[in-house]
Amino acid sequence: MELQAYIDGKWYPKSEAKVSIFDHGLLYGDGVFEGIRSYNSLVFKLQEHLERLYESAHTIMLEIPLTREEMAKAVIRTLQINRLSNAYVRLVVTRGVGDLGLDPKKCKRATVIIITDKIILYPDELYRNGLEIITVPTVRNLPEALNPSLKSLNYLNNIMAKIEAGIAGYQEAIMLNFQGYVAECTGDNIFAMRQGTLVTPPTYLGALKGITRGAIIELARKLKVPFEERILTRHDLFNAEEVFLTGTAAEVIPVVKIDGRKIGEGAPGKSTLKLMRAFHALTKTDGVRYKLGD
Ligand code: PXG
Repeated sequence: MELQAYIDGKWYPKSEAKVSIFDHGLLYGDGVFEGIRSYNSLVFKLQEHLERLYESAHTIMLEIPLTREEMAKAVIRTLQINRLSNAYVRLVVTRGVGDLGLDPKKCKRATVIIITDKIILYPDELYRNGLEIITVPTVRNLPEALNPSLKSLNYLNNIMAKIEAGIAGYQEAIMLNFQGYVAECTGDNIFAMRQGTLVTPPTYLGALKGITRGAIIELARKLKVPFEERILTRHDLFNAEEVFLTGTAAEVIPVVKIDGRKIGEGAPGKSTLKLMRAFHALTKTDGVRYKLGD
């Protein structure tokens, strides 16, 4: 059966799931989105993802025409219709159909899209041996201009950084903020172990408040790993014992080289491995469970 996607209350086969060319999500990147995972019929941290979606929508004054409960039900129904137990869920809410001007008042109703699909996993080898990444010239959006904590459909800032990483032959890039402090990666948050303390930049420096980031902070507390939100420079990263990235798609992925500098021993560190294991255990318990029937 062809994949079924939800648009505004109905499900359509992938080949027929279409939105208007006048949708302001397309014309202006005017909208918000979420990337969610389900693990063995458990939607991981669904409430946290919905909270972030509704908060982002509130900030851009976009009214989502569904309650959080209705949205949660629509997500689960979409997974059930597609009979997916381990999946990636992309939730998109756009300003809706308007005219060619950017005035959002012309858009009468938000467009709600839910796509679920099989998850594309990173190669196993990256988790065993760690990732090599670089810093790129494009700096992260200024929070006072477009706050990176807002998960909007305007991803060009990150896409530019991704392109720059790709040109240099790398898959992921560290983005600095306008002051030169470490902000985050193009689709992941960043953590470092510095003198036995787990450190990540505060989100006000220009990072998304990642759900995986939040889960790692929660696990560090539980495992009694000292933790601090602190400003990080590239120098701090180069001289860290361990570095890893967190994100819904990547989960927890070790970093072993940054801008040519070896991190620690140049292999995934023991705290990283401990947190990776704890994270995998958490994905089995923390979320909203659903049934697939027979
Ligand atoms: N920073 C940015 C800029 C992101 O876009 C994260 C950090 C990690 O946040 P979460 O909440 O996922 O821990 C993200 C999330 C994709 C994809 O398809 C990207 C994300 C999430 C899921 C899929 O590229 N980015």
